[in-house]
Amino acid sequence: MKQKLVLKLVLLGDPGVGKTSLISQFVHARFRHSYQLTVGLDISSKQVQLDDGRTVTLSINDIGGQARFAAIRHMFFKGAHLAMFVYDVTRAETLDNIKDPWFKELMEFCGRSSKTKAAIQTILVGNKTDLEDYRMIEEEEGIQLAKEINAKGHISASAKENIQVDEAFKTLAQSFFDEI
Ligand code: G3D
Ligand code: MG
Repeated sequence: MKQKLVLKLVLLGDPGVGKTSLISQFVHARFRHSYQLTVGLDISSKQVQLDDGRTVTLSINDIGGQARFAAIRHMFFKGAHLAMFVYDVTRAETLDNIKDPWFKELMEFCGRSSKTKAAIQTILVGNKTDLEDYRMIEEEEGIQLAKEINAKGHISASAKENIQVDEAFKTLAQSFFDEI
């Protein structure tokens, strides 16, 4: 019997950076204009085909507004294989917050604590590139931070215009296999 490989993916980043919008675009090919605060934990799944023809299922976890409760974050991170850090290119503080608290906390829960498990693979996404006139963060800064946190890469995306959204999820899924 052929086994289905399911990878758990978590999205991290400040409220309003576009995490839910990226998921909505990737999973449902849709962008919602009305702001909906994610309540609780929202899990959606989508199959992706990698370049080598391999298919994996991503279980995509969106933590939403409850991110301030430590106990919930703990459950959220548990067992994650992949993490996507998201910042908003029009708000400088959202990039600063990637390192601390988001990266720092992910490492506390999912660092190389277990000898048997591979470290979690990560990618950094700068979202809302369609808002070019309001851009506060140059792409170079994002690329630099991605290196500092040892992410697989940096992607400039727009959930609204569907630019580089599939690319971000696929690159992250692919990175799981680069490690094994
Ligand atoms: P979050 O899940 O990280 O909290 P959301 O963020 O996905 O809920 O998005 C927050 C707001 O940013 C929403 O606007 C959403 O429409 C907008 N947004 C998300 N991605 C993009 C993008 O790529 N470009 C632009 N221009 N806007 C984006 P509202 O106005 O509903 O608050
Ligand atoms: Mg959300």
